[in-house]
Amino acid sequence: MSSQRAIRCSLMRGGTSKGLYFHASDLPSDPATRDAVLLAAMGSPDVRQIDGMGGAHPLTSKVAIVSASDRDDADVDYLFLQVWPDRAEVTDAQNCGNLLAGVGPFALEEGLVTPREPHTDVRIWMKNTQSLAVARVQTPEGVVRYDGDAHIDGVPGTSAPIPIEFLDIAGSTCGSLLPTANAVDVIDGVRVTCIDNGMPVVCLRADDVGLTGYETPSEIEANAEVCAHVERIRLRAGELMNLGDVTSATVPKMSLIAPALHGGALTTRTFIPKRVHEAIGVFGAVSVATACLVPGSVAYEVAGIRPDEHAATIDVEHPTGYFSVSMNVSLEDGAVLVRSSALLRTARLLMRGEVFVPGAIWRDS
Ligand code: NQM
Repeated sequence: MSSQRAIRCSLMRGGTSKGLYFHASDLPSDPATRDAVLLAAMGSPDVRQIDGMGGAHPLTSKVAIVSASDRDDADVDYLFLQVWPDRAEVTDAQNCGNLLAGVGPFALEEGLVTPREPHTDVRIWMKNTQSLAVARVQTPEGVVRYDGDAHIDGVPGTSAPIPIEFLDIAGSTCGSLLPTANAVDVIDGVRVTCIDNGMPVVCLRADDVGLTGYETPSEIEANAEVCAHVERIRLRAGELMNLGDVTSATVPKMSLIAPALHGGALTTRTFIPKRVHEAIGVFGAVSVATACLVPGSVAYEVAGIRPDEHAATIDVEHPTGYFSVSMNVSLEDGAVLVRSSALLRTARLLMRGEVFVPGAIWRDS
């Protein structure tokens, strides 16, 4: 008998992230054993994740767990887990819209959803935020198509488009779109906008913390003073956003904003929250785009988008290009009501097989 245990899984690129996709039924049902299995599968804790599948960065140390849904309005359930590379921790406290892009193709490849011609709308219940997404996957002749003409910044080349729509993500983690009930709060002397349209995000002007906002992620990460200041603001913002003590949490994300350089609404550098994103997360971008439409917010001031443009495509610039979010909002009694958000991702199946973990971690009961 092998001293290792084999677990069926697929490795997929989802948007600008990469991770392991599992059937829920192939993992332990007990969360503690499941997390131990996933840490071993990824090779955590270790900055290089040398003894596992993880890519030594939060964006390549992710897991999607998928199962058929019991819900009438969904085809599959999706649970996202962030596996810390350098800490023995797995968290479900945030969603991931990038791995979400791979959930439709995975569900079709694995027979959880029946393909239609020429595309299949896969309805995905996102367990982390208890909200729904609809992802349109190209399925000509009933086969998932990965090649195509769609380009997303942060991924070389082009692939088949996977448009995704969200209807009900406002306040999905913090309870409301503006968790502090204000368009602007002042924390540590800095004006911030705390927002949750699918991801808790704090928007602040880069020049308020001594940056231009056009630095590279590694230049920002090398600036210990700025990182410490941003983290102090984050800890206080977490409390104000109903998230409690966020010292070891992956949310809220901190999005440093500055005027756009390339024709977008604004440019961003986003702490996720210790590393600075090479692009921007999906729900992170949706939350920043939404902030651009909230009168009086820090992002509204920088983006300069006016209220009559509320069915708008907002281009959120980031270090490797821009992220387009189609927003449909209305103003009711001065408050912003989000009707829907939509965006484009791509995904690709990279490997399908078995991942091996030491047998001592998960024994047959
Ligand atoms: O915001 C990074 C990513 C993410 C999460 C992060 C994401 C999202 O780029 O929906 O996609 O902010 O942790 O995958």
